[in-house]
Amino acid sequence: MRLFLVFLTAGLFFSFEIASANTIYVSKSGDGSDGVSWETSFNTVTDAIDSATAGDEIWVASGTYFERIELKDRLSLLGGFSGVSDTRNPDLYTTTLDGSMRSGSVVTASGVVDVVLEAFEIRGGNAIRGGGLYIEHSAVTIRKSEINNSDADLTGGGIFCLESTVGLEGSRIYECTANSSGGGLSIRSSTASIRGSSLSNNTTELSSGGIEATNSVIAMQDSICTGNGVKAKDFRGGGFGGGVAIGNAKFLFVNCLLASNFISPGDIQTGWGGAVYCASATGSFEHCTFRDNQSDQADGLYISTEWADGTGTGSRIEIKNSILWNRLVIKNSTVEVSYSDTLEPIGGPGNLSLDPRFTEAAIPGSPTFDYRIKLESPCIDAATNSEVAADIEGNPRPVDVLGRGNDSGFDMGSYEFQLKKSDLTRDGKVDAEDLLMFQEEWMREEE
Ligand SMILES: [Ca+2]
Ligand SMILES: [Ca+2]
Repeated sequence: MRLFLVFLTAGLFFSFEIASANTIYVSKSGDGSDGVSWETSFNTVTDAIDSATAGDEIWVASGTYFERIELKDRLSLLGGFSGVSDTRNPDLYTTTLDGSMRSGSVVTASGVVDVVLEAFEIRGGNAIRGGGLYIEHSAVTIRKSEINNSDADLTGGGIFCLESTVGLEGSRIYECTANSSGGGLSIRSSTASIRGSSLSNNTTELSSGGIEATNSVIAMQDSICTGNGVKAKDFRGGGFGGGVAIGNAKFLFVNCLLASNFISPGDIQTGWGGAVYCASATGSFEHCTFRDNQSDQADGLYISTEWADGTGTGSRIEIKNSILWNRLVIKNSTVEVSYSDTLEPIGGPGNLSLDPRFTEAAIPGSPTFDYRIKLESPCIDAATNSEVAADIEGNPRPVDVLGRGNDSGFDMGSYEFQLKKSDLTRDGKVDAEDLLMFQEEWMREEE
């Protein structure tokens, strides 16, 4: 009897799920009548959201939609469709939400959970907080999307997040601005998980050009934070955290590149933490690379007590298996550095202070450089064992180069040095020795 009830309940639940999940179509070319097919698709995302119920998917064809939208519970919004069929290829078919016709956030999520935004470009927002997206009391996942050219009068040029959970996967936030903080992303009393994403060329006038995290938890992996900065205009006490500012917060950065972030001080100003400013923060940087960040007080990391409201206690930070080729300044805080290569020598197990030998080749179309390490790098096989099984680009870790470093095979920094297939001796070079080994193997096969 009990078994029967379980089956009955499961069956009912299943049929309910099927009945409730509809696909609603949006395109420029539909007749706008009911949204049940591409032919009869709605012409605006707003019309689709109005007719949607929890569990529905909204499929949006390529094109630029000059709209501001408000999300509903348990909706998935998917862009990147051709619109004449169900063919989907976001690289080919760009679906853009452009808020530039009116002021306000382009996307608002308030009190909603289980919301997914995938393969959208969001741009042209302008709001007090959250030019691109304003998220409060919600749980939102953003995948394979781009947020750009959006502004906030106060904080969160790209995204502002209050008492929420936000996931950012395979996405880019760039060229957004905020007058105060969080040019790209601002999270307050929230949890953010960022993977395979980049924040670049976002700016503010006071702090945290790229990311601001206050009273929050932030985890960032396999991601890039480059070219963000504080362009201080008038005297407001100086600038904090060109790339990232973390206050009263917990954090974990793994396989992250923080490069070319900056604080450009005005006449009488000072900048604290070109890459990262931490206050009353607890967390670690593992397999991270810091390089070419700029500010007059600690161009790399400024680790301290005091947050913007003047309150705070000392930070507790761990830096492990990383390359910190910028300055580190520690105020009233505990910082443990191990198996890392630092610009200024720091005591601790496995630490080095030797030129990391980045390739630093120019990347076409990018303002930053290539921060992979050369074969000559002392960072090869010099890190300690970690559970990070791939590098920032998804290449395998560890790769043990013969005769180098320690037994772990793990490299310091965000990029693991990769061997070429033809490097049969696994020493990092392809030369006559490899050819010899190849010949020997061949002859043995012939025998
Ligand atoms: Ca290695
Ligand atoms: Ca070789």
